[in-house]
Amino acid sequence: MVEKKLVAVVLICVVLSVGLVGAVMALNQKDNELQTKTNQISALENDKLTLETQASNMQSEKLTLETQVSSLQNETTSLNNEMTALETQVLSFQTKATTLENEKNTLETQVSALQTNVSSLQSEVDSLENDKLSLETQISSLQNEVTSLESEVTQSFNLGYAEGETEGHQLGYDEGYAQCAEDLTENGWVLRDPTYDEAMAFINSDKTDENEYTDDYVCYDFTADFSDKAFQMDYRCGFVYIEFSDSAHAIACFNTTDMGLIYIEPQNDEIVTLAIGQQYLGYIIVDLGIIW
Ligand SMILES: [Ca+2]
Repeated sequence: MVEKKLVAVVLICVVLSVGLVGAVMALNQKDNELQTKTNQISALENDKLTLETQASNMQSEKLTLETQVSSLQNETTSLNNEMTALETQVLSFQTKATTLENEKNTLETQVSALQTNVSSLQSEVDSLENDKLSLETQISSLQNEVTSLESEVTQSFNLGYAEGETEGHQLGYDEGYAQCAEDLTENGWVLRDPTYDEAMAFINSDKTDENEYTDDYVCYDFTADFSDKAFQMDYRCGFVYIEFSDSAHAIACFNTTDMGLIYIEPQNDEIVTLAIGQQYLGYIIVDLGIIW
Protein backbone atom coordinates (compact mmCIF):
# COMPACT_ATOMS: atom_id res chain seq x y z
CA MET A 1 0.00 0.00 0.00
CA VAL A 2 2.66 2.38 0.76
CA GLU A 3 4.20 1.73 -2.59
CA LYS A 4 0.97 2.50 -4.32
CA LYS A 5 0.71 5.79 -2.53
CA LEU A 6 4.26 6.58 -3.38
CA VAL A 7 3.67 5.85 -6.95
CA ALA A 8 0.53 7.94 -6.85
CA VAL A 9 2.40 10.81 -5.29
CA VAL A 10 5.23 10.46 -7.75
CA LEU A 11 2.71 10.45 -10.53
CA ILE A 12 0.95 13.45 -9.09
CA CYS A 13 4.26 15.24 -8.77
CA VAL A 14 5.17 14.42 -12.30
CA VAL A 15 1.80 15.65 -13.52
CA LEU A 16 2.17 18.79 -11.50
CA SER A 17 5.73 19.36 -12.75
CA VAL A 18 4.63 18.87 -16.26
CA GLY A 19 1.71 21.25 -15.65
CA LEU A 20 4.01 23.79 -14.09
CA VAL A 21 6.54 23.58 -16.85
CA GLY A 22 3.73 23.95 -19.35
CA ALA A 23 2.32 26.88 -17.44
CA VAL A 24 5.76 28.53 -17.34
CA MET A 25 6.31 27.95 -20.98
CA ALA A 26 2.86 29.32 -21.76
CA LEU A 27 3.56 32.29 -19.61
CA ASN A 28 6.87 32.88 -21.34
CA GLN A 29 5.18 32.67 -24.71
CA LYS A 30 2.53 35.21 -23.67
CA ASP A 31 5.21 37.46 -22.38
CA ASN A 32 7.03 37.26 -25.68
CA GLU A 33 3.85 37.96 -27.58
CA LEU A 34 3.13 40.91 -25.30
CA GLN A 35 6.62 42.24 -25.94
CA THR A 36 6.11 41.87 -29.68
CA LYS A 37 2.75 43.67 -29.58
CA THR A 38 4.29 46.41 -27.49
CA ASN A 39 7.03 46.79 -30.05
CA GLN A 40 4.47 46.86 -32.86
CA ILE A 41 2.41 49.53 -31.05
CA SER A 42 5.51 51.58 -30.54
CA ALA A 43 6.37 51.26 -34.23
CA LEU A 44 2.82 52.15 -35.19
CA GLU A 45 2.91 55.22 -32.96
CA ASN A 46 6.12 56.28 -34.59
CA ASP A 47 4.50 55.78 -37.99
CA LYS A 48 1.50 57.78 -36.78
CA LEU A 49 3.72 60.65 -35.65
CA THR A 50 5.57 60.57 -38.96
CA LEU A 51 2.29 60.58 -40.84
CA GLU A 52 0.95 63.44 -38.70
CA THR A 53 4.09 65.44 -39.43
CA GLN A 54 3.72 64.71 -43.12
CA ALA A 55 0.01 65.69 -42.95
CA SER A 56 0.96 68.94 -41.26
CA ASN A 57 3.60 69.59 -43.90
CA MET A 58 1.15 68.81 -46.65
CA GLN A 59 -1.39 71.14 -45.03
CA SER A 60 1.19 73.89 -45.09
CA GLU A 61 2.04 73.11 -48.72
CA LYS A 62 -1.68 73.11 -49.53
CA LEU A 63 -2.05 76.57 -47.98
CA THR A 64 0.99 77.78 -49.89
CA LEU A 65 -0.39 76.35 -53.13
CA GLU A 66 -3.80 77.88 -52.45
CA THR A 67 -2.12 81.25 -51.93
CA GLN A 68 -0.21 80.79 -55.20
CA VAL A 69 -3.39 79.75 -57.01
CA SER A 70 -5.16 82.86 -55.68
CA SER A 71 -2.25 85.05 -56.79
CA LEU A 72 -2.21 83.40 -60.21
CA GLN A 73 -5.96 83.89 -60.51
CA ASN A 74 -5.48 87.59 -59.73
CA GLU A 75 -2.73 87.83 -62.32
CA THR A 76 -4.93 86.03 -64.83
CA THR A 77 -7.75 88.49 -64.16
CA SER A 78 -5.36 91.41 -64.49
CA LEU A 79 -3.91 90.02 -67.73
CA ASN A 80 -7.41 89.43 -69.06
CA ASN A 81 -8.27 93.04 -68.31
CA GLU A 82 -5.10 94.21 -70.03
CA MET A 83 -5.85 92.01 -73.01
CA THR A 84 -9.34 93.47 -73.23
CA ALA A 85 -7.91 96.98 -73.08
CA LEU A 86 -5.35 96.11 -75.75
CA GLU A 87 -8.05 94.58 -77.93
CA THR A 88 -10.02 97.80 -77.56
CA GLN A 89 -6.92 99.79 -78.57
CA VAL A 90 -6.33 97.47 -81.52
CA LEU A 91 -9.90 98.06 -82.66
CA SER A 92 -9.42 101.80 -82.23
CA PHE A 93 -6.16 101.68 -84.22
CA GLN A 94 -7.82 99.63 -86.91
CA THR A 95 -10.58 102.23 -87.14
CA LYS A 96 -7.98 105.01 -87.34
CA ALA A 97 -6.02 103.06 -89.94
CA THR A 98 -9.15 102.69 -92.03
CA THR A 99 -9.88 106.41 -91.67
CA LEU A 100 -6.30 107.31 -92.61
CA GLU A 101 -6.42 104.95 -95.57
CA ASN A 102 -9.58 106.69 -96.75
CA GLU A 103 -7.97 110.11 -96.28
CA LYS A 104 -4.87 108.92 -98.13
CA ASN A 105 -7.03 107.75 -101.02
CA THR A 106 -8.85 111.10 -101.05
CA LEU A 107 -5.56 113.03 -101.00
CA GLU A 108 -4.13 110.86 -103.76
CA THR A 109 -7.17 111.65 -105.86
CA GLN A 110 -6.73 115.37 -105.12
CA VAL A 111 -2.99 115.19 -105.92
CA SER A 112 -3.75 113.49 -109.20
CA ALA A 113 -6.31 116.20 -110.05
CA LEU A 114 -3.82 118.95 -109.08
CA GLN A 115 -1.09 117.34 -111.17
CA THR A 116 -3.45 117.39 -114.12
CA ASN A 117 -4.20 121.07 -113.41
CA VAL A 118 -0.48 121.87 -113.09
CA SER A 119 0.21 120.13 -116.36
CA SER A 120 -2.57 122.12 -118.02
CA LEU A 121 -1.33 125.40 -116.49
CA GLN A 122 2.24 124.62 -117.56
CA SER A 123 1.00 124.18 -121.11
CA GLU A 124 -0.75 127.55 -120.86
CA VAL A 125 2.41 129.13 -119.40
CA ASP A 126 4.46 127.70 -122.25
CA SER A 127 1.96 129.00 -124.77
CA LEU A 128 1.94 132.46 -123.10
CA GLU A 129 5.74 132.41 -122.95
CA ASN A 130 5.83 131.81 -126.67
CA ASP A 131 3.29 134.61 -127.22
CA LYS A 132 5.41 136.89 -125.01
CA LEU A 133 8.57 136.08 -126.99
CA SER A 134 6.71 136.73 -130.23
CA LEU A 135 5.37 140.06 -128.89
CA GLU A 136 8.83 141.03 -127.61
CA THR A 137 10.25 140.36 -131.04
CA GLN A 138 7.50 142.50 -132.57
CA ILE A 139 8.11 145.24 -129.98
CA SER A 140 11.85 145.16 -130.65
CA SER A 141 11.21 145.39 -134.38
CA LEU A 142 8.76 148.27 -133.86
CA GLN A 143 11.22 150.04 -131.51
CA ASN A 144 13.90 149.76 -134.18
CA GLU A 145 11.49 151.24 -136.70
CA VAL A 146 10.57 154.03 -134.26
CA THR A 147 14.28 154.74 -133.57
CA SER A 148 15.00 154.80 -137.29
CA LEU A 149 12.06 157.13 -137.94
CA GLU A 150 13.06 159.36 -135.02
CA SER A 151 16.60 159.52 -136.37
CA GLU A 152 15.28 160.49 -139.80
CA VAL A 153 12.97 163.10 -138.28
CA THR A 154 15.78 164.50 -136.10
CA GLN A 155 18.16 164.63 -139.05
CA SER A 156 15.56 166.34 -141.23
CA PHE A 157 14.70 168.77 -138.45
CA ASN A 158 18.35 169.58 -137.68
CA LEU A 159 19.14 170.11 -141.33
CA GLY A 160 16.10 172.33 -141.85
CA TYR A 161 16.72 174.19 -138.60
CA ALA A 162 20.42 174.75 -139.36
CA GLU A 163 19.78 175.87 -142.89
CA GLY A 164 16.95 178.20 -141.82
CA GLU A 165 18.93 179.54 -138.87
CA THR A 166 22.06 180.14 -140.95
CA GLU A 167 20.11 181.92 -143.64
CA GLY A 168 18.17 183.97 -141.07
CA HIS A 169 21.26 184.97 -139.15
CA GLN A 170 23.19 185.73 -142.30
CA LEU A 171 20.36 187.95 -143.59
CA GLY A 172 19.93 189.66 -140.24
CA TYR A 173 23.66 190.09 -139.85
CA ASP A 174 24.02 191.54 -143.35
CA GLU A 175 21.22 194.02 -142.72
CA GLY A 176 22.54 194.91 -139.28
CA TYR A 177 26.04 195.26 -140.58
CA ALA A 178 24.90 197.56 -143.42
CA GLN A 179 22.87 199.62 -140.93
CA CYS A 180 25.84 199.72 -138.59
CA ALA A 181 28.17 200.86 -141.34
CA GLU A 182 25.66 203.50 -142.23
CA ASP A 183 25.39 204.62 -138.61
CA LEU A 184 29.13 204.62 -138.25
CA THR A 185 29.52 206.79 -141.34
CA GLU A 186 26.85 209.14 -140.07
CA ASN A 187 28.52 209.33 -136.65
CA GLY A 188 32.01 209.52 -138.06
CA TRP A 189 33.15 206.26 -136.42
CA VAL A 190 35.73 204.26 -138.27
CA LEU A 191 36.38 200.53 -137.50
CA ARG A 192 39.92 199.24 -137.73
CA ASP A 193 41.65 195.88 -137.53
CA PRO A 194 43.34 195.30 -134.15
CA THR A 195 46.88 194.11 -133.63
CA TYR A 196 47.31 190.55 -132.38
CA ASP A 197 48.04 191.82 -128.86
CA GLU A 198 45.01 194.14 -128.94
CA ALA A 199 42.84 191.27 -130.09
CA MET A 200 44.14 188.99 -127.27
CA ALA A 201 43.69 191.78 -124.69
CA PHE A 202 40.11 192.31 -125.87
CA ILE A 203 39.36 188.56 -125.79
CA ASN A 204 40.68 188.32 -122.23
CA SER A 205 38.74 191.37 -121.01
CA ASP A 206 35.46 190.49 -122.72
CA LYS A 207 32.99 188.48 -120.61
CA THR A 208 30.88 186.92 -123.38
CA ASP A 209 32.50 183.53 -122.78
CA GLU A 210 31.02 183.52 -119.27
CA ASN A 211 27.45 183.47 -120.63
CA GLU A 212 25.46 180.22 -120.44
CA TYR A 213 24.53 178.29 -123.56
CA THR A 214 20.74 177.59 -123.56
CA ASP A 215 18.01 176.79 -126.08
CA ASP A 216 17.43 180.55 -126.42
CA TYR A 217 21.08 181.66 -126.29
CA VAL A 218 23.12 179.76 -128.87
CA CYS A 219 26.34 180.08 -130.87
CA TYR A 220 24.96 182.95 -132.99
CA ASP A 221 24.14 184.93 -129.84
CA PHE A 222 27.64 184.37 -128.41
CA THR A 223 29.15 185.59 -131.72
CA ALA A 224 26.80 188.59 -131.98
CA ASP A 225 27.55 189.73 -128.39
CA PHE A 226 31.30 189.23 -128.88
CA SER A 227 31.16 191.30 -132.12
CA ASP A 228 29.13 194.07 -130.47
CA LYS A 229 31.73 194.44 -127.74
CA ALA A 230 34.49 194.49 -130.37
CA PHE A 231 32.67 197.22 -132.31
CA GLN A 232 32.49 199.29 -129.14
CA MET A 233 36.30 199.06 -129.08
CA ASP A 234 36.28 200.20 -132.77
CA TYR A 235 37.61 196.78 -133.81
CA ARG A 236 36.45 195.26 -137.09
CA CYS A 237 35.15 191.81 -136.19
CA GLY A 238 34.07 189.14 -138.66
CA PHE A 239 31.07 186.78 -138.36
CA VAL A 240 32.22 183.26 -139.30
CA TYR A 241 29.54 180.79 -140.38
CA ILE A 242 30.46 177.12 -140.46
CA GLU A 243 28.31 174.48 -142.15
CA PHE A 244 28.41 170.79 -141.29
CA SER A 245 26.52 168.04 -143.18
CA ASP A 246 23.38 168.32 -141.04
CA SER A 247 23.97 171.34 -138.76
CA ALA A 248 25.79 174.68 -138.58
CA HIS A 249 27.85 176.81 -136.18
CA ALA A 250 29.00 180.43 -135.80
CA ILE A 251 32.17 181.97 -134.32
CA ALA A 252 34.06 185.31 -134.63
CA CYS A 253 37.34 186.40 -136.23
CA PHE A 254 39.79 189.32 -136.38
CA ASN A 255 42.12 190.13 -139.26
CA THR A 256 45.04 191.28 -137.09
CA THR A 257 47.38 193.81 -138.58
CA ASP A 258 50.53 191.91 -137.63
CA MET A 259 49.60 188.21 -137.41
CA GLY A 260 46.80 187.98 -139.97
CA LEU A 261 43.43 186.19 -139.62
CA ILE A 262 42.56 184.54 -136.31
CA TYR A 263 39.39 182.62 -135.50
CA ILE A 264 37.95 182.95 -131.96
CA GLU A 265 35.43 180.59 -130.35
CA PRO A 266 33.44 183.14 -128.28
CA GLN A 267 32.01 180.43 -126.02
CA ASN A 268 35.44 179.69 -124.47
CA ASP A 269 37.88 182.29 -125.97
CA GLU A 270 39.94 179.59 -127.74
CA ILE A 271 41.90 180.54 -130.86
CA VAL A 272 40.98 177.82 -133.36
CA THR A 273 41.88 176.79 -136.89
CA LEU A 274 39.23 176.09 -139.53
CA ALA A 275 39.31 174.52 -143.00
CA ILE A 276 36.74 172.84 -145.22
CA GLY A 277 37.06 169.05 -144.95
CA GLN A 278 38.57 169.26 -141.43
CA GLN A 279 36.71 168.45 -138.21
CA TYR A 280 35.47 171.09 -135.77
CA LEU A 281 33.54 170.12 -132.62
CA GLY A 282 33.59 166.52 -133.92
CA TYR A 283 31.90 167.34 -137.27
CA ILE A 284 33.35 167.65 -140.77
CA ILE A 285 33.23 171.25 -142.11
CA VAL A 286 31.47 171.23 -145.48
CA ASP A 287 31.35 175.02 -146.00
CA LEU A 288 32.85 178.10 -144.39
CA GLY A 289 32.48 181.85 -144.84
CA ILE A 290 33.18 185.24 -143.23
CA ILE A 291 30.91 188.28 -143.21
CA TRP A 292 32.77 191.52 -142.40
CA1 LIG B 1 36.93 186.62 -122.47
